[in-house]
Amino acid sequence: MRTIWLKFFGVVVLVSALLYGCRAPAPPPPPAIEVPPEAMSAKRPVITLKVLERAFEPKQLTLDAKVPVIISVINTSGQNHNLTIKDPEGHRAVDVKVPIAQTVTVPFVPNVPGTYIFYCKLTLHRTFGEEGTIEVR
Ligand SMILES: [Cu+2]
Repeated sequence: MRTIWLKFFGVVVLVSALLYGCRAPAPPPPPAIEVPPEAMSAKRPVITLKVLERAFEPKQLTLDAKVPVIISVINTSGQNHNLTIKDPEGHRAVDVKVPIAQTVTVPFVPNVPGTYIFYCKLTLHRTFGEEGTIEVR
């Protein structure tokens, strides 16, 4: 009886390993979103930022200083998140909750040129990869 269970367990482990190993490889990360100046003239452009299980996508954005945008934060993961943006001097420019399966729209004006950082401030989320940068020119 014990050997039957051992064989059964072995088959389960083997099938699991095969299924896991046959998954399609992860696609390459998308390029950083560039917002062309002409798109800025009419109205606020919408920048889409996805929150995945352990990452933001894209991880890098480029914006123009003093040009207002709307950041549309889409939570596609199975847990709550947050979007915090700090300007080059470390001042908090954005701090919003991004609940499970919801999209939050955030008005944002990068007032000074430089490198902004963005991340999820929930415990350990940033450590696991939920962070990125915004280059403001
Ligand atoms: Cu998070």
